[in-house]
Amino acid sequence: MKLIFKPFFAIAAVSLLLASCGGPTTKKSGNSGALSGNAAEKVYVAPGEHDSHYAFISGGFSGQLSVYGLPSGRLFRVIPVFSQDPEKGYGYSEETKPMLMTSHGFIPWGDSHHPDISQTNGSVDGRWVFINENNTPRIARISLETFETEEIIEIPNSAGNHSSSYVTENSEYVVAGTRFAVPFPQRDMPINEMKGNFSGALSFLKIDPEHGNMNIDFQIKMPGFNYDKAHPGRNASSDWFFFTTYNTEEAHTLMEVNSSQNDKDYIAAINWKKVSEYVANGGGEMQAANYAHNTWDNDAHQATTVMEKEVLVVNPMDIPGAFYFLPTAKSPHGCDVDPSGEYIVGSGKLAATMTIHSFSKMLKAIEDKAFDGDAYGIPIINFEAVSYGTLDQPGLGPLHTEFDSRGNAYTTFFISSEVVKWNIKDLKIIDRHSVYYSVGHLMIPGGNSRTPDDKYLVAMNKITKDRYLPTGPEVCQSAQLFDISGEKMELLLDFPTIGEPHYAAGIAAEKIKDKSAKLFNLEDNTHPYAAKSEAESKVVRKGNEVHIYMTMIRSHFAPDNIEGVKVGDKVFFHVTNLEQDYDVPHGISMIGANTSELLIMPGRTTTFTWEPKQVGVWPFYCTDFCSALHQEMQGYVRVSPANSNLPITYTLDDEVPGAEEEL
Ligand code: K7E
Ligand code: CUA
Repeated sequence: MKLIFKPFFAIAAVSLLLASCGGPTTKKSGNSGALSGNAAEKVYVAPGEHDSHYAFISGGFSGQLSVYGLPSGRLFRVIPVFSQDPEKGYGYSEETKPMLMTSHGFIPWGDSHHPDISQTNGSVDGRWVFINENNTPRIARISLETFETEEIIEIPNSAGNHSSSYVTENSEYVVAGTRFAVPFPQRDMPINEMKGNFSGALSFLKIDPEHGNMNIDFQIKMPGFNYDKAHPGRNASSDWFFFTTYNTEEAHTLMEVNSSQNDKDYIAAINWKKVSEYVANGGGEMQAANYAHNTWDNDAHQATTVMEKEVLVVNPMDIPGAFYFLPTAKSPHGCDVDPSGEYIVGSGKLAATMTIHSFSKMLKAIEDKAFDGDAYGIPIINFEAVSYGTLDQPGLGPLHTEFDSRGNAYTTFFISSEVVKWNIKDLKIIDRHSVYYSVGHLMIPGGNSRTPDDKYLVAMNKITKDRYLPTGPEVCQSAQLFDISGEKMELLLDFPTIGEPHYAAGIAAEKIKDKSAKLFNLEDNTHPYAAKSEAESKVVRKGNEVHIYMTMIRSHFAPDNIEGVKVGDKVFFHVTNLEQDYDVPHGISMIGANTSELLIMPGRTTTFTWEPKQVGVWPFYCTDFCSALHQEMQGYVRVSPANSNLPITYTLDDEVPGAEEEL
């Protein structure tokens, strides 16, 4: 049976052409480098040794964030963020379900794009990593002590939360921008009246310096363009934030044609310090809103959802001198600022040139009022007055740029499938290297901070075709690791990624590894259903709810025999892992439970529910091979008919658990 339609072949052929053009001319002898002994040595991390860097790579449509080691490319962990993860029970356990609540209800999936690590004095500090969800606009904060998602906040008045999540130099703010212009606030109106009536929300979330908690300090109600990507200023420009826009035409249909009419769109330059001062002094207007704010409590081992009801909205017209538009080659995608803060790079994915703006020229132009009119009252700075220069024909389809500390920029070209290294001052191309294929983002550890780490570059590719063993119609997406310590880029390694890798954040391992959590203190556990010793374990019936306060320790559950449960009951397994040892989780699964199994870290309490449908004696067991007696870590629940009068009883070794201690 044929599974593929003909038209698909036609499309595939065209995209193959696009994906491979430029290939032969840009191919270097170095491409076989991955096979050379030298490259192998550079990525070899001997058994028992550690990688030098962490890489946090977004999972795109998987909704998650994966943790890799560099240079080995080894996958350490997938951190569940916006999607349920049965491996860890995330989004299935009663405690984690609130993390996925939104104003649209419980959403088990998300589209994660841009991770960014918190910064102190313009350097990545390894405290938290933030990542945006594009589809149902949200920003998450992940702890780099526990490697768990600690907070998710929904972004109101937005749609396609794409120009997100980027952190200012001292983690004052994490910023989120809407990709789609939408009615602000949402309302029922004709689509073809979009022009002038939709808005683009840019949201500034304040970060608590001690605990990292986020709240929306203000939302800027910008003209109804599409805000695609963003970058905070650095160093000299650190008071500013830059956003690429497209569809300044404000078209609403056949966008591939209608939103590409203007020769230039803009980079929006926003003095966030000024706006921040304005709102601190009482500026802005509170408007009704409805968005979920989900917070994880590490002591209660539980998430809670608060529905926030208002947001502070700022109108750009009320803060003169804080908003400008910089004309930029057609439909730019990437928006990147170099470590000095002077150069603002807009990658016009449809244009033959890349636009590089100068921050100092921008300040001068503002002073001189070198404007070419305005857009909805926001001054448009004259192109010549702000442009530092253009990079002509550097490649096809420029998307994203990252920087090293030596004045070099590295740009990805989606269509010509290459990474191009160029000097940011003289705009000369230094090197180019093919990637396989259709590269999106690239990442240099610290490469969007003041202090890039000049050793590695990771290119993240959309298509791999024949690079790996085939695995059916879908082949893995992949990353490619380069050594950038020399003049020429050297390809070291291909490694597959989980989901589609849009952007990544990298950091030296020593900034994180020593403070990584080893367990949760049982003493600090305030979970209302915790049993902190076997003596505290019990089973309590409340109507048709049965609450089991269960403990786990190598290698048994307490209690491990439970009777008196009936068909029609809703059974809550509240399970506490009593271990106080590093790396000793236990799991628990119950036959017929249609939530997930749980994997429970030492000192933590977690809950799953089970609604038995059939009478019988049903076993549960530990899912994580925890000791030589792991296979013995099991128990039984007796389920009687719905009309049974059997009382609840529970035992361990045929005694009530802890009975001996009580005597
Ligand atoms: Cu270019 Cu979402 Cu940053 Cu992907 S985006 S490539
Ligand atoms: Cu506990 Cu296996």
